[in-house]
Amino acid sequence: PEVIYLKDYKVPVFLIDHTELRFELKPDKTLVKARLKMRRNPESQDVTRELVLQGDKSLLLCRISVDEHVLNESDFQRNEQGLVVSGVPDQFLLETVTEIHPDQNTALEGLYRSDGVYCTQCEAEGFRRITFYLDRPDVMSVFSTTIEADKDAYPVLLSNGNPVAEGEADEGRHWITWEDPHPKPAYLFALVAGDLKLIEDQYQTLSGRDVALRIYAADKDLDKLDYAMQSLINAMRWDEQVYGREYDLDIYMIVAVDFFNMGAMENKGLNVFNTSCVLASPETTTDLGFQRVEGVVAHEYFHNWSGNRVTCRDWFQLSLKEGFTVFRDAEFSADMNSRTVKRVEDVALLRTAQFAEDAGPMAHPILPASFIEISNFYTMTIYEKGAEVVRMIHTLLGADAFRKGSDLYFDRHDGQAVTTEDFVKAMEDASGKSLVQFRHWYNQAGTPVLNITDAFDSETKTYKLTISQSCPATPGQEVKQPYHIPIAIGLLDSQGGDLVLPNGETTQVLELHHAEQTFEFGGIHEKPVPSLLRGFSAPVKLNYPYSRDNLTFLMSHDSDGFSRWEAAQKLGVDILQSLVADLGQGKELQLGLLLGDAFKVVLDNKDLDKAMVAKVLTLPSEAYLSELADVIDVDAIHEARQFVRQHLANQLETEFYSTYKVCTSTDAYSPSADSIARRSLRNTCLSYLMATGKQEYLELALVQFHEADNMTDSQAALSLVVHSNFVKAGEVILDQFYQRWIDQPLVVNQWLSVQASNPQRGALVQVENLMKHEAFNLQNPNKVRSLIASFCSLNPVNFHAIDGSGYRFLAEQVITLNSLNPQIASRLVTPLTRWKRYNLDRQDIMRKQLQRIMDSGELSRDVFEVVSKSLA
Ligand code: HT7
Ligand code: ZN
Repeated sequence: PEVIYLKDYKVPVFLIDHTELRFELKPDKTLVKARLKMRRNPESQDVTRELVLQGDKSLLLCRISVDEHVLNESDFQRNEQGLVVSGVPDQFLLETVTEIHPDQNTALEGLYRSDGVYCTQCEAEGFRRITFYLDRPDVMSVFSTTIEADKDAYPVLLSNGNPVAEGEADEGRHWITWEDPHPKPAYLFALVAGDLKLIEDQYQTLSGRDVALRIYAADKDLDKLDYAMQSLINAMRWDEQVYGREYDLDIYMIVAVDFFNMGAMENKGLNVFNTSCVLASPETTTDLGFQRVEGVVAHEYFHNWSGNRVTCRDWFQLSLKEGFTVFRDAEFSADMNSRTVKRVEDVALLRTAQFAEDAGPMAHPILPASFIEISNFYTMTIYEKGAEVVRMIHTLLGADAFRKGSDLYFDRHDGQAVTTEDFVKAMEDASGKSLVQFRHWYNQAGTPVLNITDAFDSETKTYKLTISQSCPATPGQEVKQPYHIPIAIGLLDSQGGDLVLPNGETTQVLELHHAEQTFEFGGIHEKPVPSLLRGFSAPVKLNYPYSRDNLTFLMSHDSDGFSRWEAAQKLGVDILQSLVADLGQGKELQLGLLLGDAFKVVLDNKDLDKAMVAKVLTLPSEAYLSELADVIDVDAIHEARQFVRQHLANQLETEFYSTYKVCTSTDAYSPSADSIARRSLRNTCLSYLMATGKQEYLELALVQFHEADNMTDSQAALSLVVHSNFVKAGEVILDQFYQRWIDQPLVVNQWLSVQASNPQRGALVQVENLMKHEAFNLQNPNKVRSLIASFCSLNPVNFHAIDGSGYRFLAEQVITLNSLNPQIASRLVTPLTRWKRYNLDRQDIMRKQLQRIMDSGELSRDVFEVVSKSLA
């Protein structure tokens, strides 16, 4: 397959001023009639008279005309990429009639059917599966869309913008025309047709305009839309207050569909959502689910400015909209809930999934230089690291200058398709701060490593921090230039108080520019304990020789909540890593009281946010420990972590039990930060109590399971029992759970996931059986994620079974999915791509399975790119 390079970007030769579409939806086929008003782009140097349109192989071209002159076969050529029309004038009307087959579309790109509902997914390059078009984000057009369909089966017909006309047609059919006044690229086009119900609300913008808010779903899900609606209203208000951004159409619609490759899509005025990111009710949705709904609804709404009004020039610029929008949604969630908890969760995700990506064969800068298949670049790097890079700009500029920069960016580029360079330039111009060196964050891949040492001179009363930076080689980038890195620090005296730093505050941002730099602090009377990288001010790995005493000290005294959690993580990592090493040397595991004592101090501190207590008490995950390891020893990491959990459970049994009781409440469910915090701590305590292996705590978990009035508590109990040695009890409640929720697909997905992530032996057989279960459907991405992806990424001991059964299983699924749904297939491969991180035995069997996929026949571009880069 062809490799596409950023350096080859050229402005489009032709533009489309107006796009008129007519969809005739019929049971056996859909006809797409397109009328495109086209003209030569005055900015293009290319004088060709050939018009090159993108169009998928599956499109059946029925008719094509230029200025009402029907073309015959000699006037145009079909090829793999689309259509080449020769001899076009400088301005013309291109008309096409195309036949497509949404029913056969299992890739879920373009127009497809989700449980009987027609819907579209056009980002990144799905529009070319609908009709022949200039399917690139820098071609922006005004759209007018007419949909005609059977009235009984598809009473609701939606597209972007406002409805302007409707009517009845023959044979029980009806039609409606939508017009979107805002020019947009084809990737933001959307169509929905189905038997949907809606909830409706009204929003008045700051300038007094009324906006109708509508959320559509299947009738049975209508009772689960209120939280999404409230989140949308909160997001609209927040974007006005924090960014000065108002909504710009009369209607904002969200539609929930069950078959969807990602979380949601920000189509102009008509967002399409995976049900998992919009439906929420206390009985069926966990706290995590509620927070996901809030975050994703806001994310898609924020795209209306950061993505739609100002869009990307080309797909290399993807992080322009995604990094910025993730930063915006993270800040929104932080403002709606607990800021520290949100930061801890985001950093934990970044450090496991994104750091691993940065260290693997698919590592790429947030502004990639090339790709084979753009769908492979909707990555943790583009989204999460992209957001961290925007956050660093915010940190370096300060909130006020950042806001000026964002105002300038939106004003300067409203209605344009631009680049990350335009974003950085606006930030520079508005603030006067040079971001020249900072730009390396955009074009260098890999996670920088900071090594920090310090020295205290009691005579001169100076304290010095020496910071050196390096960045490991990544594919195609051997040598890296030093980054401009904001490092927020504090210094603690021996009483745990913050010292006042040269900026007059207790936290100061040091700006690292060089490979090595020393920062001096005067007037210091005793050697302080440094609190480094407060709030995780840069996406880096940081080494400083903290003693365990330093870490317990920071755990209880650091004034920065994030750093208290970080100290606990570092302490946990230090202990777990030495136990993993002991296991490697065949030593018996031993653990003193230090960690438990530190945990006890935290548990006893009634002033702390319960959610943060729960976070601190949660040991570093197996995924994080794996990411940190030179060679990942899956079994030793699991065993060491289980050992420490059990040890802590025994040491602090009384405290865990009493905290569990304190956190038990009879109040009705609420997704408020306080209630979430209480449940989170209670379930953390329950998990430790279960780790004692005592029957009485099984009873406690079972009572919780049966009496819970919300999914958070019932699911937590379910997974603790199923993952414990109480096998029979687990089987019984799994069955009860399924029978109770058989009609709720999203809950059944959790049921699948609990079983897939069961670390007990035999999970693979269970997963294979579940693939034959009525609840499973390989064509539904949510099912694939819940069962197959959960097994491969949340169940390391079983997936990495030394007999290679997990790897074989995954390869088989990827081979099958490659032809059904390439995007899902290529995402699923990820755990195998990390083969170089394991010992030689595992490397060998993992690589063989990658090779097996490679040799399995005609691969999609998606799977080919990931597998070939992994084998290189
Ligand atoms: N911008 C949206 C991207 C998206 C997507 C990309 C590829 C294939 C399917 C997809 N569904 C949605 C999502 C977002 O970041 O808001
Ligand atoms: Zn997005």
